Amino acid sequence: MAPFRFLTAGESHGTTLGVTVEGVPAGLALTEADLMTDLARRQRGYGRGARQSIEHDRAEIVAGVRHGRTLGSPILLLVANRDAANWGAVMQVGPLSEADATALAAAAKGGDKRSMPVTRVRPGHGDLAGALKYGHGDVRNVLERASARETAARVAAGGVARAFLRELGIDVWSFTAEVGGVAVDPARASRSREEADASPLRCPDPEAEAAMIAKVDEARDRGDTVGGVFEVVATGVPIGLGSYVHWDRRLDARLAAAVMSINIVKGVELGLGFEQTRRFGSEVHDVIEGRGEAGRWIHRSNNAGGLTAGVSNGEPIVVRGAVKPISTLARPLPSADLVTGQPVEKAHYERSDISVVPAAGVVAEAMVMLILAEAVLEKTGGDSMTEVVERMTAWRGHLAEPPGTPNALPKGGTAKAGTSGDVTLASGGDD
Ligand code: EPS
Repeated sequence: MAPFRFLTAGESHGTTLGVTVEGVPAGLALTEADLMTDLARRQRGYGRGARQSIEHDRAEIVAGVRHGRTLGSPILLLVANRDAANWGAVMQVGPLSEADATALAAAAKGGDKRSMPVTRVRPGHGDLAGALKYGHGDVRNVLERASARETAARVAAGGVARAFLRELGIDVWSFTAEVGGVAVDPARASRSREEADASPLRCPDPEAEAAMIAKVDEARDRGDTVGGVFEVVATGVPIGLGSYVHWDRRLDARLAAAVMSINIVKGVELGLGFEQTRRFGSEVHDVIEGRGEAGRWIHRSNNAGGLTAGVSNGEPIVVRGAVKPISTLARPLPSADLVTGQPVEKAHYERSDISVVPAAGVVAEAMVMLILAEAVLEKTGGDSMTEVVERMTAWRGHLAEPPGTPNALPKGGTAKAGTSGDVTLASGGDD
């Protein structure tokens, strides 16, 4: 069973989002405060909509943790939707009484948009295909779950992975690399990580950010939306996570799938990505300089983005995601009605965002961390943090020596319990 497996539940305007995270080792220090920072970072960013001023996302830990430490049992996190209070009977879980149904119909008749069934499908959203797939006559049944609101639950789960990876010296961050065609210039990227994180678009290049902000303003003025690119960087990842032996064990493929699964992402690149196709091999491949200290193999560049043949190579892992412009437009595109099948002048409009690139980057961090946590546990095994940390330390030590060094076995060829050799052996096990 895959460790750090997680499943979310919840509708955008329902009362609560939930996520269960399974396979987290016991003994990891974890509090609600650990999950707060990333949830708040996901809510920020120039171009976010009015919903974010209603929500103050906070994950409540309701299972799997006792006295501030994980138990090894499933962790259940709940994130309340404060906005649910404004949706009442529209999102009610129980069957509508006759009185409720009459009141809802009357509100719709009186012009209350929230109470009306949604049938004018939005180009670019899940509305049409989702409604036809599940047989819904009201697109609200689709958009409530297809909404990127669900990503708050993913970020809560990602916070658990962050706490786990921190214990192993692995750190994951992201920044906004592009908005509306305006890209960061690495030579001008003068902001520190903290400064970039606090900036309106979470961007390290102040000059590019000013032009990006102008793009967001232009989109807003036009009743339009705008996309971009985020970049996630993971440092401290040891050599040897993932594998080349099967397609579904390749870490590059798993990271790409995880980032592609984010609601708004339409493309993923690793390292130099598509740019590699425009260069000669000699201009792309990272020259290997040799083994440095503590088992660190040094590459002259990192165009591979820390992944070769689906295995981490010790360099920072670099994943970029292409964020499409949000499909809910204040000046809607023409579309068609789900029920009549006839063209309509304007697709449905519901309050939305202009641009979400900084938020999408935070969600991508969560997805990358959850995959890395899974890959670490595949490598180390272990039911408790003590076991995981011991085995990771042993693995890192192993990397500092030539491969094939028979240090894994104590003299005599058998492993004895309690020896450091035993610890090293265990790291190669399949528990
Ligand atoms: C989001 C909450 C949503 C949207 C957005 C993301 O809130 P509401 O629909 O109430 O305005 O702002 O969702 C979408 C972009 C979408 O397509 O559904 C959030 O918390 O991230």
